[in-house]
Amino acid sequence: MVDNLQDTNGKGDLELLHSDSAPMTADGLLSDITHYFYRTLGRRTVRTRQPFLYQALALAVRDRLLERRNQTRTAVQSGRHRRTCYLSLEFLMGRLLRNSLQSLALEDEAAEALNALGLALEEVSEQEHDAGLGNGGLGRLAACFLDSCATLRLPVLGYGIRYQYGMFRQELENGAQREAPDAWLREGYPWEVQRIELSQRIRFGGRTVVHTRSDGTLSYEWVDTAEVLAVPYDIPVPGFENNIVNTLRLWSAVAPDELDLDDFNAGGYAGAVAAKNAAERITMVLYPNATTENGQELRLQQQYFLASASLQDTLRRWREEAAADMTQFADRHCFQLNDTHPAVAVAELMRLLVDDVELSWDQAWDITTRTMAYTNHTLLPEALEQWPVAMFGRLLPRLLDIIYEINRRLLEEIEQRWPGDEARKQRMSLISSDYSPMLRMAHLAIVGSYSVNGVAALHSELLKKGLFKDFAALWPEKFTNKTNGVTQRRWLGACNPALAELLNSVIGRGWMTDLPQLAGLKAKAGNPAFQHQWMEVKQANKRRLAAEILRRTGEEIDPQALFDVQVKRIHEYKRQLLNLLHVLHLYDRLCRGDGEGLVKRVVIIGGKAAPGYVMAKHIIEAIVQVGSVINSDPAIDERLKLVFFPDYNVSAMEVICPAADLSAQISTAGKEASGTGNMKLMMNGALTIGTLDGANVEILEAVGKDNFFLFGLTVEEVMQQRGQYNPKAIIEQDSDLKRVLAMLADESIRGDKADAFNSVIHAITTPGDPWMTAADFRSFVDAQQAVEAAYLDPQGWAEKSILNCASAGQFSADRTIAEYNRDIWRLEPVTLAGEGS
Ligand code: 26V
Repeated sequence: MVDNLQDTNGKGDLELLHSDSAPMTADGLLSDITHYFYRTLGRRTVRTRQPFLYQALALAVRDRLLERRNQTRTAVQSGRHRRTCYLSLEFLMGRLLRNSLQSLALEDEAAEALNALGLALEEVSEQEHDAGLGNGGLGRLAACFLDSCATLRLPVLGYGIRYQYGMFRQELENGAQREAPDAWLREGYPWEVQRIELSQRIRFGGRTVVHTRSDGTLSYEWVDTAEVLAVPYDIPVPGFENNIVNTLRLWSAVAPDELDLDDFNAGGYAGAVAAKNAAERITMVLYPNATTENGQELRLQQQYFLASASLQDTLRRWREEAAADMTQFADRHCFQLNDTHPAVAVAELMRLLVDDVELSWDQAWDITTRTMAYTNHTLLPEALEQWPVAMFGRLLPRLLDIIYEINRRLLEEIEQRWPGDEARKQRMSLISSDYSPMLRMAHLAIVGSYSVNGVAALHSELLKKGLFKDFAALWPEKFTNKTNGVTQRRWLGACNPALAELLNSVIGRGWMTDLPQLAGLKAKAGNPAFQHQWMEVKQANKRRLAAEILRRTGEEIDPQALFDVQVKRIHEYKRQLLNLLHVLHLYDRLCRGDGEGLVKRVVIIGGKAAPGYVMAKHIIEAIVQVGSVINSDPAIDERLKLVFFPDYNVSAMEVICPAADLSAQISTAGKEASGTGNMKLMMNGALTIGTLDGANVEILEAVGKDNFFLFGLTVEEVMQQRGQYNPKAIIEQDSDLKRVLAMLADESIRGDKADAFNSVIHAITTPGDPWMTAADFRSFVDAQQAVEAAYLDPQGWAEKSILNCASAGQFSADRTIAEYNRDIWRLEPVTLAGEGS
């Protein structure tokens, strides 16, 4: 089996060469599954509700991935490829088994192998826990990007954190959210490989000492620090049917052993354990994005831990590959910062280059500003990261020195360009001039990067006109747009196999790697026979979702009803409340006998509230409560239901998006940076009811206004209303809305949830309501009325549904990544040995 040992680097490191590759057949898989089940896992009896057979299969699949990952690495190294490191505090990967099998074209073989054991692949796949290492859109985007990078053969390495606990599980207790820990690693995680030999030391605290070198220059030493070890775990990231396998490297914090030993010798057992705990706390849990979690010291530790470990890892590899020749480093690397979360990397790279590599400030700054690139994901000012300078200085004193120096030079540049403009300097400074000064991470990211992008056309424009106006005036060439996308391999191919099959029969399977080919469906959109097949698939997917809802909630829903879906994090700006007002309005009509011609409808709302976000939790309580009233009211004869889908996550979306008829994307204009759920739902044939916000603007443009239900204030109108917005007057003039508000106050509806309903009423009626829910009520109701009319024409609806899917071509993450690569990364696709170029 072992062919030979080959000298790799003249240092005595020998590479173990392997000639046989793992067989890509059902028999080959079966024999490996059996091996892992009996030998590695030490199990004998196959029990369906246990994870061991899934684990055995995953290990067998992993073998085939690792083989290809080694070949990919060899090709990247020998091709001297420029690489991108995608730095993100979140990677919301979901399940990996189906995705890996799909990429390796092993789905049929795996199904056959399991059949031989009397098991179904669907059943076995269910044993996998989601890797929920993200909050929502931003984290899932990172996961979709990795899929597209590997599929486009680009050498991109994901760097993130291996949280012991990912996104909490959401349970409902008496109609309210309760958080349960997500112990996703409890049964072991078969996809990862620990790389202990690549561990890095991360330092915190201490102080800076300045020395004078013999030539008179200054050098800086960071002393008296506490240390934590960063241990990497690699997860393979396969491209679609191309044998490329990239890596997601996740860092885990552990206490360095020798610290423990010292303390043990001194008899300080408790102290040693405490130090170990403090170190390991760093990667214990994913932070949910909520205002209350802002400014937490542990979160800053996570950010620096990721940035430092990833940069040190990159420099280590560069030393090995390029023997420390720093002149080529910037040509060969790019660091893409996923929001400001890893933006401390700007200062950390400067530290490593100046203090450790001993480059001059100018050389180091040249490298930094030729490698860093920053993506912004939010326009909400309260979501922009700032750290108290005092805390930052305590935790990372040497980095604060560096940030002050970056700021000094920035302010100098502003003075050159706009002499005497002190107000502008204050606005642009990295440090706010508050009573207790704050470090503005977005400013650090912009100054340190050669590229700054937003995530949808509207969002990128608003960044330049608003939040980052001053920086856009100074460096207009830095700013670009990269509209988000999603991977069609997971969000259509894998989650909607029946539709994929139908697409293949009509337009072939090229859309799997070239989504614009979906446009080939347009010719068929008006064809009644095809419409019939299309709606049959939708119907089957709706039955599957109905079964899942029954399982999760006990609620029976009619698959014939219109499925009106809003799934996303619960946040005021996303306006689940507007949805709730509409549901109450429909209920009101049914109760008043004004339901003539109303379409039977199931409104499905899912999403998690940040644990400290009281209003978001009240919104969930109100939804669940209204649902329980409506769903149990015999008087309306099940013509309307409201379901709260508990514990919404990646795997849930895989069941939900194929089954949706209507996709609610109803944020206040100017607040949703992009949205990506909107794309997944569109791709699966849902029609959108939406505001002119985020990527909705581009969805509308792509599908045309006849196939999209547009409503609501525009960004300009929202801005005009600022300061004079008066919801009470709107409510007074709209009898429907007035009745709905009365319902919210009515005991027969609010039950024992007075607190939640009072907050809801307050939010909608408060004069300063930044989300302007009441303002958009009437136009939302009208647009929903248009939905009803359209749904009553089944053929017309089918045509619109087909056209939505057919117009989704541009919302592939493949297109997004191709743009990142063309404009920012400039990487060459990898060619594997023996493939020829
Ligand atoms: C962060 C926070 C933190 C504290 C206050 C409340 C709050 C609210 C929102 C956020 C969002 C953080 C960034 C984020 O997740 N952005 C999402 O990124 C997606 C991918 O680009 C995009 O589709 C979503 O529109 C955007 O909200």
